[in-house]
Amino acid sequence: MGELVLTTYDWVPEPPRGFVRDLRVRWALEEAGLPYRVESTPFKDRGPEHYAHQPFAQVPWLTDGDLSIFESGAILLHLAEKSEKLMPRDPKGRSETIEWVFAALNSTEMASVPWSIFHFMGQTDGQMFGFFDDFVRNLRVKRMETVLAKRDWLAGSFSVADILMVDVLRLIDRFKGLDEAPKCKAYVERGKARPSFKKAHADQMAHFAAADRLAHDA
Ligand SMILES: N[C@@H](CCC(=O)N[C@@H](CS)C(=O)NCC(=O)O)C(=O)O
Repeated sequence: MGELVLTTYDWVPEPPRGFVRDLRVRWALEEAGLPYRVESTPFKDRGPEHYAHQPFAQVPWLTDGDLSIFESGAILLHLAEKSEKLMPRDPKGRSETIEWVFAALNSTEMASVPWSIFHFMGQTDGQMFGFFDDFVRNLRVKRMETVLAKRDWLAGSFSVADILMVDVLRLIDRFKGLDEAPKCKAYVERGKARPSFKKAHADQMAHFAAADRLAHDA
């Protein structure tokens, strides 16, 4: 195995702190107990080196020796191959993990991202917001409420699917989208109570706070 290096921005404004997607990768690495290092790429000046690793100049990406991987879902599936703590090894558990990874990213986050952008911009009174609000609350959160009534974790035991789904629901919760969904809320709290999440969250906050201090001292 090569050295694992996670890259995130050197700085981001306050609002997304605690929600930048490097947190998902930190969480998985902490959960699996894999050694890693964190590097920074400029937020404000995104150059060819950044595009070479992430074609949309986003974060995160992970290098594993000579391999460079972007997309948080792909990174988590890569890490899941390294540790049973991130994906059960039996065929059913493995298949369920993979399907819920896609459900988190492609069915749930697909709707929650535009919904949260309306919230970040303070534009929650228009018709388009109403469309996404109905979609998120009634077609996704309500369905997850039924799923989570029957299980603590999506693939039986905790897996990368839970890292992704908790993180997606956590942003919905930030804007009160889980207020009528006690099972989803309890699931998010279960995820956030894990020591690996707490460390990942604290490390991300410290990373961006250090950038503030450097800018202040310069
Ligand atoms: N689908 C990508 C999304 C990555 C993404 O949206 N990253 C955000 C940070 S959480 C970003 O880089 N935003 C800045 C931008 O899009 O310019 C993934 O899951 O890795």
